[in-house]
Amino acid sequence: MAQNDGTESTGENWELTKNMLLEEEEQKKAPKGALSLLPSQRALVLLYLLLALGFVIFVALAITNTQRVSAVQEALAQAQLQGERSHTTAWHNLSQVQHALGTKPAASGVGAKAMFFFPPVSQEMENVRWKMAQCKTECGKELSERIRVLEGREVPEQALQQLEELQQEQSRVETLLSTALEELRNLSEIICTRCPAGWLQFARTCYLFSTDPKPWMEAKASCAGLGGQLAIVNSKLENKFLANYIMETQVFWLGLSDMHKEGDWQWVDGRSLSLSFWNSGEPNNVGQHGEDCATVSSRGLWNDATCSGAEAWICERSC
Ligand SMILES: [Ca+2]
Ligand SMILES: [Ca+2]
Ligand SMILES: [Ca+2]
Repeated sequence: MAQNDGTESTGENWELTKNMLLEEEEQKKAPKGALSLLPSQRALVLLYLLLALGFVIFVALAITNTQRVSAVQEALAQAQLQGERSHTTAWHNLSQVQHALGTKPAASGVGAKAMFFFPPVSQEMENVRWKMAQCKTECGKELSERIRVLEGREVPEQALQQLEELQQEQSRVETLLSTALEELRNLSEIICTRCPAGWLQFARTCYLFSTDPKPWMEAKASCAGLGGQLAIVNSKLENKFLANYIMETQVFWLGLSDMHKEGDWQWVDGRSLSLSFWNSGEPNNVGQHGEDCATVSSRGLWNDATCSGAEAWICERSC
């Protein structure tokens, strides 16, 4: 029995050794590589491959997004720069006007200095106004176009916020330009641009202080020949302006008379007298032929005088 058991055991061992040798042979014959790996090893390799692929995709997306954000930021920077330029241009132009006028735009009115401007400054103002109007149109259009392009892109939240700020800045620039243009418009209404050489300017009126004395009727005709009329005083300020240009001993004819009806003073444009600056005791209509024509003195006081007397005269015409 014991011999039989020993024979069976030797047979099993031989069988086992044969199987192991066959398995070893098969392993040697099998191709090298992934297929030669065990299932658990294959899964691990596959996982590594997936991770590597994911990393590559992540890097590619990151590069693309970085380029896109860079493009948006560059465009934003340009738009921002444009906005700043518009802002600077507006203030620069406004400063030019302020410098020329010696006034501040925030002031309620224009200072006295602004009342006495001559053509070169007025011409400069026209140029500035043109430039500002041009900037308002061109700068605003360009900025709007850039913003419109940026809005069409997919941009990150930070860029969107910058866009919103940029739009607010554009709005502020436009408001500033509009205010500046309105201010210029107001000033243009005050500042005359077309006074002929030798004429002085007050508000939107040109004045000529004649140097050749004439009777009132001749002075009236000469003035009409120059495209104007003898001065009509419409305000206390205008009367003061006229007086400022009259020498101490001089008087000038005004466009005022009562030759048609004694005591009924009328301006040369047919309007009745409503505001007057008669000297004390005037009008007194003294003399044989009376006094029917008015003069103004260096103190801004009026007197009725004989119309046939030769006096210097003030002619006025609108700009
Ligand atoms: Ca007048
Ligand atoms: Ca009279
Ligand atoms: Ca008199």
